[in-house]
Order: sequence, then structure tokens, then C-alpha cells
Amino acid sequence: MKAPILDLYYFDACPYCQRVLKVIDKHHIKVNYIDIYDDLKNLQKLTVITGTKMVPCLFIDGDPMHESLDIIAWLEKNLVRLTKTT
Ligand SMILES: N[C@@H](CCC(=O)N[C@@H](CS)C(=O)NCC(=O)O)C(=O)O
Repeated sequence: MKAPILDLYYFDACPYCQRVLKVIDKHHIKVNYIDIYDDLKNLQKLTVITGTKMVPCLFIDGDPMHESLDIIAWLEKNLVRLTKTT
């Protein structure tokens, strides 16, 4: 099965995002990072697709998932099929 493409919408000062980032870092998971305050278009895209500007939001092959604890649970459950950075 092909590894899913992961896009994480986040911003650095968000503690819930940091919780997710820590797990991504710990398991060396390859993720595309999209800072919602880096470029207004990122925030607009998140809001248009999900109806909220809440982060963290992990897009899994284009499907958005909210809630840091749900994201962490999903990452840990699917670890074996995720692309790693090292
Ligand atoms: N229960 C959520 C809380 C996420 C949350 O409150 N994120 C804040 C930033 S730290 C946010 O995006 N607030 C903007 C909003 O809710 O529209 C989680 O665990 O992911």
C-alpha cells in the first residue's frame, strides 16, 4: 500500500501543534509543514476546506483531521506505512 501524503497545517506558538510536532519528530515521519501565518493563502485554504482556522490539522491524502490527540493516535497507529525522514 502506498504511503499517504501528509500535510500539517500549524503555527509554532500553538501548544496543540507542538504536541503533534513532537510525535512527528520522535518517529521521524515525513510531513509537509504548512505554517498558516507564513502565507495568508495557507490560512484561507484551511478555512475554505475545513470551515475553521483551527490547528493542528493534518491532511491525509487530502482529507483533513483535527484534534491533536486524534492526529497523534492516527500517526502512531499507522506508523509502519508512513514515510520516514531517516
Ligand atoms: N482540541 C484542539 C484544540 C486546538 C486549538 O485550540 N488550537 C488553537 C491554536 S493553539 C486554534 O487553532 N484556535 C483557533 C480556532 O479555534 O479557531 C486540539 O487538541 O487540537
